[in-house]
Parts: sequence; C-alpha cells; structure tokens
Amino acid sequence: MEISDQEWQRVLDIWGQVETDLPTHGQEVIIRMFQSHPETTVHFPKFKHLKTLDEMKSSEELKKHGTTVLKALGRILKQKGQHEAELKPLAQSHATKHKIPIRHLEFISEVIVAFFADKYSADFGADSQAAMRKALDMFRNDMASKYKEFGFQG
Ligand code: MNR
Repeated sequence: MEISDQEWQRVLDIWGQVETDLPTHGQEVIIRMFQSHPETTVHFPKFKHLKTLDEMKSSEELKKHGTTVLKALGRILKQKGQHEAELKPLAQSHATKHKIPIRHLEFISEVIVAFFADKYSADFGADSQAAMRKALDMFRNDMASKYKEFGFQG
C-alpha cells in the first residue's frame, strides 16, 4: 500500500490539532468506541463499573487510557509507515495479553475518522479523511501480520 507524501502531510496536519489536547480527544475516542461497539468493553474489566455516559465522562482512568492510546498512535503515524519499532511491542501486548481482534482495531479506526470529521469539519475534508483511513489501514495490516508472528490470528 502506497501512501504519498501529500497524504502523510494530511494525516500529520490533523494530528497536530488532535495533539493540542490528547486527553479530551482520547476520552471521546474511547467513549465513542464503547457506545458504538459495546462488545469492545469486554476487554476492559477495569471499566466494567462505568454504566452511563456520565460515568464514562467522569472517569479519569478512562481519560488516561484514551491519552495513552492516542499518544501511541501519534508516535506510530509520525513514522509514516516506518513504524516497526513502535508497532512491535504494541502488537505483542494486544496479541498475547489483551487479545484484541483486528476487527476491534477496525472499530476504533472508524471511530477516529468519524470523530475527527465531526469535530474538524473545516480542516478534515474528504481527502484528509481518505488519507487517515489509508494510514489506519496500513497500521492494522501491519498489526495483523505481527499478530500472526505472535501466534494470534486476531
Ligand atoms: C493498552 C494503544 C486499540 C484494548 C494499550 C496501551 C497502549 C495502547 C499504548 C498500553 C500499553 C500496552 O498494553 O501495550 C492502542 C492503540 C490502539 C489500541 C494505538 C489503536 C489505535 C485498542 C482496542 C482495544 C484495546 C481497539 C479493545 C477494543 C486495550 C486494553 C489495554 C490496552 C484492554 C490494557 C488496558 C489496561 O490498562 O488494563 Mn490498546 N493500548 N490500543 N486497544 N489496550
């Protein structure tokens, strides 16, 4: 899969805006994932007690997790595909410890694109959305191959 310099530029431009407040963006991504794909919550015993949207919004732990996820994703995207070093430990933990199916990585990818499109309607148009989708597809593909190396079919 080829991602052009211009496409990476689009991805990193929007990321520059996301990075101005990772906790708020991270919180929203996790909450949207839980709400649109409730089956993702099974991986998080630590968030089982959060029943309502208000409880999710008030959880500092959830916000902290969202920040961790976006921080890691940002580090990966900035490698513009040369992300082996960043991806490997993440694939290892998600394959062998958390056991997160690739399908669930697809859910979070969809959520990320939809949320940024809502929040940044002026600066994240069709071309930028397509570029971000390509970058997240690449991320998922590479996660899937690494999963297999770790013996997880995903
Ligand atoms: C932890 C990044 C998607 C479930 C982590 C950690 C990072 C991380 C970093 C902490 C270090 C570690 O354990 O490797 C990501 C990125 C994702 C992603 C980047 C894609 C953009 C998902 C999806 C999940 C999921 C989708 C489930 C539906 C988990 C769980 C933990 C974790 C469970 C452990 C949480 C805890 O502290 O108990 Mn993840 N993720 N993650 N992740 N992720």
